[in-house]
Amino acid sequence: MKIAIVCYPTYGGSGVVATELGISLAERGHEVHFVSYKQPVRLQSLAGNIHFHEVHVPRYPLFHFQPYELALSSMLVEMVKLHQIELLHVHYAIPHAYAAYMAKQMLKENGIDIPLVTTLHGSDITLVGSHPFYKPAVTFSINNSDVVTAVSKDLRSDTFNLFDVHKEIHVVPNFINISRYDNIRVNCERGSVAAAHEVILTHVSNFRPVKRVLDVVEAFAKIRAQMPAKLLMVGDGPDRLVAENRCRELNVWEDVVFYGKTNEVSKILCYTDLLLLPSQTESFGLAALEAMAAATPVISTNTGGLPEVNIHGETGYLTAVGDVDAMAKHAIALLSDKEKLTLFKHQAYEYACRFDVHKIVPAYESMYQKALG
Ligand code: GMT
Repeated sequence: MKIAIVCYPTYGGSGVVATELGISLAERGHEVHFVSYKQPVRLQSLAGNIHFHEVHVPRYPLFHFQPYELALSSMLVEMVKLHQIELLHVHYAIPHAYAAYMAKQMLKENGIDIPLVTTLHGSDITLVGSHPFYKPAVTFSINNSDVVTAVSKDLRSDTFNLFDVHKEIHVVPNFINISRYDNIRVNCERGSVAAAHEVILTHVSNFRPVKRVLDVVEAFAKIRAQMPAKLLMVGDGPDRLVAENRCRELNVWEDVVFYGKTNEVSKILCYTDLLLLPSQTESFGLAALEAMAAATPVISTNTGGLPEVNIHGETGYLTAVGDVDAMAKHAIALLSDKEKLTLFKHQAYEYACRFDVHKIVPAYESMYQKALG
């Protein structure tokens, strides 16, 4: 099948999932055309049946805001005609579903009926999409997609609660390629970041307010007071500076490394004993799944779709949003009990295997059949 995947090109979860999906679809024999304003970061090479099309928005002094949706929908129309694309799969409702719907309508005038699959990722529904400025357009785009998927059961119910949606929403969870993590702990140069007696905690996010990075630092300071420990902060975003300052105030600065945006996440996870994810809300929590695939247990909040990924008392622990004491308490108990930590590492990996790419991508293929049907 010839599929166009529209996504954000950034390090954020939706772009990563869309990119990995496209790569896997190409491996399964499909022709995949990525469409975005930049080549997705996870898309390292453009092989035979993987293509990338950059959406360019020409600047004009009259425009205070660049009309990206317009450029995207026009480009989709051209691409579908030129490459005989058979299906549009858009990731993140805003503005992708809206632009793709417009493209679909324009193509109808050319006698082409292109199916549209929309995947909802989280913040497009819970944080941004439900704002009155966007809500009517998001509701319309969901109701007028041919097939709609959400990355967790929780996101599906949030969508029904927040929008007047009368469309069926299928849950297709996020996934990881488990084989890439299989030998991750072999030749792991842990000594380069911590001494043998130190435990290593890691946080991975885009450092937006929803990630509550200050809770990571507060919890770490409590853990650090009880045992020698290092904290690895991976990613970048608006709250990075306040997090760095809080590390200085709490006197843990020397034990924290801020990596910024890096492609070395799996290398960092190979050192890691525990991932901290204190998000305010999280429709899925891809960072938690990636950690678990690397056999790293997770201490996360119990919000959104996180309980569907991180199983309390098995793959890590769930705590209430903002309860840094509970996070620290669970972390200290687990890190002090080597036997339990080993068991949790094993269980985290085993649970992550349920979300392997080979199990989930066929579910997307059957969504495509449904949309075509
Ligand atoms: O977490 C973010 O702020 C980025 C955002 C995105 O769209 O890239 O992540 C959302 O989609 C991810 C992939 O499906 C999910 O794993 C994240 O949980 C979700 N974020 C939120 O719901 C806040």
